[in-house]
Amino acid sequence: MKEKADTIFHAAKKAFLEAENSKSLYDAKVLYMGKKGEFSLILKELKNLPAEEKPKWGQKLNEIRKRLETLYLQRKQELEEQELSSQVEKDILDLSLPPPEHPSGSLHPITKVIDEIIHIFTPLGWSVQTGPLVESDWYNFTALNIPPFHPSRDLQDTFYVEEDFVLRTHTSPVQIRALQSFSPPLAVLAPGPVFRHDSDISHSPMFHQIEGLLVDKHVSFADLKGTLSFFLKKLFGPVEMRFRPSFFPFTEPSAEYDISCLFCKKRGCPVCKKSGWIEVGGCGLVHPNVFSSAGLKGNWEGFAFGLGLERLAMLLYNIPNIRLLFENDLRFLRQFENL
Ligand code: 2NM
Repeated sequence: MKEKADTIFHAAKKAFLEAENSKSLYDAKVLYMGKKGEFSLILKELKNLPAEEKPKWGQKLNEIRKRLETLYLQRKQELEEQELSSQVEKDILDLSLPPPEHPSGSLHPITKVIDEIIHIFTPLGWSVQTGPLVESDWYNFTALNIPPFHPSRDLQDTFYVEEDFVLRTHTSPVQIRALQSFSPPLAVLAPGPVFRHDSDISHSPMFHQIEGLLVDKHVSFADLKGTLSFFLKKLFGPVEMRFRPSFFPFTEPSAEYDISCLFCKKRGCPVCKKSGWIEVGGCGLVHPNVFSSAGLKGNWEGFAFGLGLERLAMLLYNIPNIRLLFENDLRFLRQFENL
């Protein structure tokens, strides 16, 4: 009896201590202490003992059971603590970690200059129009008083999509559409991409322009000068402005306009090629043929101006190379996030 009881006690104790988790500990408990477990079997043997020995062995076995129960509970607590702490370690919530990122793109520098220019003109009552990038020959050239064999229609300069359709070479077709859709007085800005057969270090086949057209009664070159002077000072700060006579089929008279060099204040530097002036764009009073193409009747007058936005962005943001504006390198674009 004693040997059996000791064997069971030691085997159970060993099984409890070696249990690696609550599940195997519980299995060990069932095996040794369950209703059909080894300990129950030996309890049943009590009745086979002589009567005088029963109380002694009953007490003894009871003690062993109590000790095993204590051992079981200790091991159970130990294992549960281990399991809890390894679970906590797995599911760790680290409040010092940085929050998840919410990347928010930024505006392209060309979009930024377009926005800046729009914000200068809208308080003066100007509106903004856009139009198709593929235009008919008529909207892109004919309506603008550009004759059939004008060099700008050349395959060398213009991307032809079909015989009579081109990628627009300027945003002026938007102005023709505006003249057809609205009646004067009107003042319309037309920003957007334009296309010319041109690709080298300083030219891209796709670039951006903004044009302005104002139509009213009694519009003079003085109105054009006043408007451009207001605009250029808002955009560049205190600069001088000058006009040089020029020629465009859609304006008469026509001029190109410059600002005093932002970098050398007219002393001469590499940016202005020692001239002291920086060319900005072209302008003029709208040619009467343009009005009649668009079907406008009455004695209206107007001025128009245009400028390229890549060079403007380069001047305003100190961008050394036009290609940076088209490569969409995030290292470049991110510099405009907070500008
Ligand atoms: C320029 C220069 C001069 C211009 C003319 C027109 C229109 F449609 F009204 F005739 N829009 N834009 C114009 C005039 C554009 O860009 C260098």
